Amino acid sequence: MQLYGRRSSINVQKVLWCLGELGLVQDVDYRCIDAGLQFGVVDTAAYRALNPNGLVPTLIDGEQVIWESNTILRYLAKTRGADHLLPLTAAGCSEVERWMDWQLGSLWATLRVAFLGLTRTPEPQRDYGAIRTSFGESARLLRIADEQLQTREYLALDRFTLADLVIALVTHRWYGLNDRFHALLSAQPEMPSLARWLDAQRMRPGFAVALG
Ligand SMILES: N[C@@H](CCC(=O)N[C@@H](CS)C(=O)NCC(=O)O)C(=O)O
Repeated sequence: MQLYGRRSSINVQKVLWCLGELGLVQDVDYRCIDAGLQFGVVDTAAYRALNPNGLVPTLIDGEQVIWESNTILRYLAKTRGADHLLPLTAAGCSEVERWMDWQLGSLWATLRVAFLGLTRTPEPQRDYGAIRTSFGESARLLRIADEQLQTREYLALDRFTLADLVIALVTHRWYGLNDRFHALLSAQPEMPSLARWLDAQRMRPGFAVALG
């Protein structure tokens, strides 16, 4: 397999973590090709033929080209028989997929404004109103996960699944911003269950593959 994408991208990190969870090894089972931002590649005609969005990640597995990070995760789990990560039953699958959809459509869509504003936008051009709204609103969403985790070890099922993987990466980013820019952001209530759960996910070997 070939994975296109820069390692600083949260959506590429998801795929790297999943490959790690599956026991697949870089340069043995898959090859990484830097693409996006400073690496370019994504604007070439050859890349656009693979992924017309010009975004990363894109995974190539033989003849199959897959883009959209969560679709790549589902593809990997299904093709590698990893139903521990994504159950085969419609009911079990829905428990995991709702958090995956929530991650892309709600949580990351909300936090992305603060993340891009604080880490990619030069200070004079930052819209602090939008940044603080994004950060506070993403904290409100994370409190939903915190509440869920008050009585359980994992988000969706009684074991680690793709739901934990994708939400952990956004949560890791949220705490990263909170620590680094706390003087600029409004203080948020503690989320002890979420913090405990995140610490546990950070210990997984796949997390080091993604963020190492
Ligand atoms: N919904 C897409 C979003 C992909 C996306 O926005 N990727 C960003 C990086 S996180 C990107 O390619 N940015 C442009 C670049 O890196 O050049 C997915 O989940 O794969």
